[in-house]
Amino acid sequence: MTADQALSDAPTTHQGILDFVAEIAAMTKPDAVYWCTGSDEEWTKLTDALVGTGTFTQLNPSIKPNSYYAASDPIDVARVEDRTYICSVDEKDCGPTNNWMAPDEMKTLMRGLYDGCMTGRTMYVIPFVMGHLDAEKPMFGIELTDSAYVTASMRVMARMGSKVLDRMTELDADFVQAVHSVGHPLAEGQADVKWPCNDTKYIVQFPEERTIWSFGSGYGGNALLGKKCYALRIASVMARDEGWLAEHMLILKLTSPQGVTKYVAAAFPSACGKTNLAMLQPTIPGWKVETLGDDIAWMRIGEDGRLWAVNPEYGFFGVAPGTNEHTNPNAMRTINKGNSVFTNVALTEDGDVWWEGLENPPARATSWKGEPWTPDSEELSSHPNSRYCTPIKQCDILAAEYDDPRGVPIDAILFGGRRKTTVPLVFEARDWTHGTFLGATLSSETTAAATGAVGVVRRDPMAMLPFIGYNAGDYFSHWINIGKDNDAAKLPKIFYVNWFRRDDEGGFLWPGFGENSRVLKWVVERMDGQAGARETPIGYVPTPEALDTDGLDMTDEALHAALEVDAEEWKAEIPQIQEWFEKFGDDLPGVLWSELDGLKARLGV
Ligand code: GTP
Ligand code: SPV
Ligand code: MN
Repeated sequence: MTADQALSDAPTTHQGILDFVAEIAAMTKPDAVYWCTGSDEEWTKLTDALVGTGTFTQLNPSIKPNSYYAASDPIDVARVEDRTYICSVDEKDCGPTNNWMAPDEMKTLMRGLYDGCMTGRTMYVIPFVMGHLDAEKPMFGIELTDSAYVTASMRVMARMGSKVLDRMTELDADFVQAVHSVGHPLAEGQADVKWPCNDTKYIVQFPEERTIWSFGSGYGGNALLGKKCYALRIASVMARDEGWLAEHMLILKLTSPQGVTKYVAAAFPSACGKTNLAMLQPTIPGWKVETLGDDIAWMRIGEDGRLWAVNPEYGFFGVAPGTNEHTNPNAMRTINKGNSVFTNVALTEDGDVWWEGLENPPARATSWKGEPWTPDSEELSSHPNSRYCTPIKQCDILAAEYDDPRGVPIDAILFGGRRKTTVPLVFEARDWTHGTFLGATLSSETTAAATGAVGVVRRDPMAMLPFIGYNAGDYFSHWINIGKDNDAAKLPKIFYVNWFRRDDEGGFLWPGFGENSRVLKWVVERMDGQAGARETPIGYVPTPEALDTDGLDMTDEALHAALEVDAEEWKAEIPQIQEWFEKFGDDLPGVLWSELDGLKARLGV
């Protein structure tokens, strides 16, 4: 495709955008180039086309209006961390936690894959902005993709379309260049498949160039490039350079019965409870939660010295299994309004969706693999990483501040993971540096959100292991410096939580979900100096009396077990932390070694 052909309909005079589109079209050779406007008519055209190719099945409009079902190729169900690269110019800048290849070498390799890869397809040009269009510095991107599924999903997940492109043109703005292809060209007359993808996958970030190249997958985190690739991997590099933080965190607003408001951000690894906590319905009377974000927070120090957070996204890309009227009624209300895409769940005979953990299992359904399914089936109806994709504006408890480009001042940061043992329900860090130590050593059992083994304990610093776009040792220094360069009294207090500790029979000790409001209450009362705690070697743990247990269906024994700090279990963590820290050599800030020494001393080892 010549530049003239590629740009014949271009609704912009922004030379950088025109050059980008022309260059990628020349390489990938699509049959057509389409500039997205983000309009309702466009959505209808896209979804009709997706129904036409069999990618989408429209759900029953009287149950879920304007909503669609998709089932992926079974080889394309999750993020592919082993195929994800940070191609910094200098290998040292990617650090020991990322895959690396020299940028030139990677580009040569990928140009080979991209050559003609959009043949027989349309290349969609998606102008988008992460965060607010009227932010002080709007964070623009252009995603070029040959997937209508990705284009439709991007419309839910990010602010996109003509308004964004016009603003980019007006400002002659810088933007992140994001290229995506499913890697499945169509020869003349060749029929498409329901879920085009490729056995070969690459998810590549070029941090210095603020560029993303993705190939071979249509799955969310691999393909909706505004999300993990831009808003975390590329943005974390921008944040390092500019002195802010791009984090894998939910943001919520908590109001007490007395009307006191606090803002809480929380970093949990993938499939460890962010979306559920973000939309929590408190079980304790008088307390209210409102949602600001469920996955990503961009945070900067404001003029008042406080840490202000915005959610750069526009939708929820939530784990379906386990979501129901009890665990997450607010998510259910959000998706029931329609305008949503469901991927890799089960399709029922009445044209609705179902997944493990949802109420009222259907007598018969079609599984995500396209097979007949009944409640007696041995196989799961839905992939454990099946997802709903739904507009954030449909959330009844969305906080009004969501629309404020300044964001909200964060009072507390929670780190948390999925640990069967060792880690108590909640504890408070001693100070910012100790909190950074807790984040840097965060550990969690792996989940189905990424391909590979599930249930293996790994270190997942700040829940950012797969998302730090540079050397994680430098990332820890960046966190330490935020504490050093600012007034500690104004920074958020740091806590650590674990909803997933188990009893001897393997059951969860803590009921979780709405009951997590009791933990939030302790956190805010702790900050106001009202809640009791005992000092332990790992930090301040609530005394059982300090936690509001009114009406909680839990034995004293179980509560003690959930709050227990077992010195022997923690001693067993020490060599693991030591080994983790050694990976970073001289790049690990010395104060983190001092924190480890402090922990050892308090444990008496
Ligand atoms: P990503 O979207 O992958 O980043 O995941 P997430 O961190 O948003 O996790 P999400 O809230 O979707 O929860 C993941 C799984 O954990 C779901 O199956 C939930 O039902 C389950 N879960 C969430 N909160 C709790 C809890 O408090 N207790 C227990 N036992 N399970 C929980
Ligand atoms: C995660 O894996 O952390 C997700 C889903 O939130 S994805 O967008 O695929 O990254
Ligand atoms: Mn989530």
